[in-house]
Amino acid sequence: MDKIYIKDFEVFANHGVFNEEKNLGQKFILSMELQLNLRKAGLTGDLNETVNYGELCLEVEKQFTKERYDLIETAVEKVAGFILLKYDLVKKVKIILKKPWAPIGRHVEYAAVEIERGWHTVYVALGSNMGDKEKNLKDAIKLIDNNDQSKVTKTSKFYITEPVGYLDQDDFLNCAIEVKTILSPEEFMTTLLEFENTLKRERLIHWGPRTIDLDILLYDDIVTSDEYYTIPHPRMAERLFVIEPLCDIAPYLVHPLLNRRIIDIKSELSK
Ligand code: PH2
Ligand code: MG
Ligand code: MG
Repeated sequence: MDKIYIKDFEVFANHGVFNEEKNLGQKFILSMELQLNLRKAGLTGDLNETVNYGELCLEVEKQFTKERYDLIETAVEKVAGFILLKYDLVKKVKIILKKPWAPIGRHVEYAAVEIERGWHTVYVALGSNMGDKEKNLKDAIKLIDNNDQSKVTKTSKFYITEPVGYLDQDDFLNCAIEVKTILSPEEFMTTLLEFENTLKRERLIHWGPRTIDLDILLYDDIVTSDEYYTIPHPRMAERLFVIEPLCDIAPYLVHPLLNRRIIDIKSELSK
């Protein structure tokens, strides 16, 4: 991916654990690496197709000096979030924040932190078989979309499906969505659990009736071995109620473990 570099941008601000640092302020140095596609701007010469690095520096300075944080970790995290939310074209950002006058009673050239943050693509399966099922799915989609950190970018059709697993329960309404998020997999998972609680999910019977079930299917092309969050979803490829909606919005997506396209998994399953 193409990059814009801003190296050693100096900003005077008041971050620090000590009161003296908050009162007096000191010099901070920001280096930023923005990942975005520069091809269009390169061909057309149109500033709207890229990020105006001069404006970005002034905006970052405003943001960076608005509040006082104890930690450079917090200060740099705020800058990364700010850039990703304000500049749609930026897919990823790497930032190094240096503090050359860090008051540690000894000489150092600087103390610094470096982070990389970006937008991720997640596919989520939704299911409901209690109450107003359609409203439950729509409410869940709204909750996921209605915050800065995540945006719903595609929604499949809604499918009425027979229960799989525990059979003595009402039919489900299922769908799948594509989400762009700046949250990590763990954070995104926790957010989904909170939304399930908001929508009054009660966990009574395993695989039993639920007002709403929100499952991460895929997160970029990561493969985890964590039992708290297993990605890709371990049973997604066996379930038509997951694969069919997913195929609406991402037919040519490749499952990173099976190395097969969703559309091919679907035609296998429907046989
Ligand atoms: N979810 C389950 C178990 N069985 N069956 C259908 N048709 N749809 C679901 O969403 C579903 C299910 C556990 O999450
Ligand atoms: Mg489930
Ligand atoms: Mg679940």
